[in-house]
Amino acid sequence: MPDDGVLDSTQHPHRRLNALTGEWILVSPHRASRPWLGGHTPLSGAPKSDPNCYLCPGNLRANGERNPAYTGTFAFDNDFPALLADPPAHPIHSTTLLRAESERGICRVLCFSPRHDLTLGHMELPGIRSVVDAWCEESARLGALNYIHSVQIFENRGSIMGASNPHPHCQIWANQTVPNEVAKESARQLQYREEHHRCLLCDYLALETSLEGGRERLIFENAGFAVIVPFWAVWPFETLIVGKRHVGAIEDLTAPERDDVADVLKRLTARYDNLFNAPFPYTMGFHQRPCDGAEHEAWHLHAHFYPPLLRSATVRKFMVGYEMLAMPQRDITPESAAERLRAASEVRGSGSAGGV
Ligand code: H2U
Ligand code: ZN
Repeated sequence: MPDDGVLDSTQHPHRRLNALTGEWILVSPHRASRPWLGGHTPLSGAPKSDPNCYLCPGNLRANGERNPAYTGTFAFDNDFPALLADPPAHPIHSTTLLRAESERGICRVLCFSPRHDLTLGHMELPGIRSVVDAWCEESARLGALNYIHSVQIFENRGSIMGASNPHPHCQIWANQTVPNEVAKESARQLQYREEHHRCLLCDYLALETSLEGGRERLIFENAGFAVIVPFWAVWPFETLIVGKRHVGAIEDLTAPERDDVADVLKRLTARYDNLFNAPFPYTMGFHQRPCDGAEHEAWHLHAHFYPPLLRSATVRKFMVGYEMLAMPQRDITPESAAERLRAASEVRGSGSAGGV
């Protein structure tokens, strides 16, 4: 490692500020070459329909209900909801050190397609667009309930990210209170707006897509959205999808913008799958303004992809040890991850293999 007294972000450990959350992350580019004898992630294939799948059309769910013979998207109330619409109303005894409050909410499951074997990215564009429309409908309907103040749409893809079933689906949790990550982003966006009289993500997008900025973290863009490996990315191939128009909620997207979301999802997931020539696991989700009646003008809708893979289809990044006890840390730089995702093909079946 050369040491001429100048910090080289491709070689030297340094920390970066996540402008959206206000938290610092540690970047250790020199660690990527260390030997690995750890666990390997199994890959899986799936049939077109599975009689034992609780999400396939016509099949029984755990609560004894039978799914309809749906042909597009299908949403239902989660049979094992993490939140209840009407928990007991009387307050829980709380003290300064032992504090608890009741929390109301609704948990939904949304199937993307009747096909058990597809992934979001393998669906045709009109099908993906229907998923975007279903997200908008669910968000608008749940957000209009007077006791719901935040709607979180998220997909866990792959068993290593906790998906319980390969059938393409996502979850939607609607809360009475604003969850931690959304609250942090709310505070930071509000602070930026108060200090600069502009939107944090509008400014960030302008920076990352401008020629003067070098576009080194930009992967691709379409008319409505840009896909970036954020400067402060924690996961090796983390991406941020930012809309070019300042919109706070997913349901406020226009028809062409919804098509653009579908286009981004198809192209980005193809690049991910081609990166290591394997189905790329991830957690993804949309962050949108709370729906508590306030305007939240500082809020800029965006989506995060948090994929765990690091070096190959079977070697993942673990957020353990230092990450759990101190702060997030990454091994390859966001810029080199962006370079590799830019080089990955958007054509399915034409992977650009290789480990880090
Ligand atoms: P995940 O794969 O991200 O865990 O989502 C699947 C959800 O489906 C999960 O939250 C629910 C689980 O509670 N589920 C039902 O609602 N009904 C069932 O019959 C089984 C699973
Ligand atoms: Zn299924």
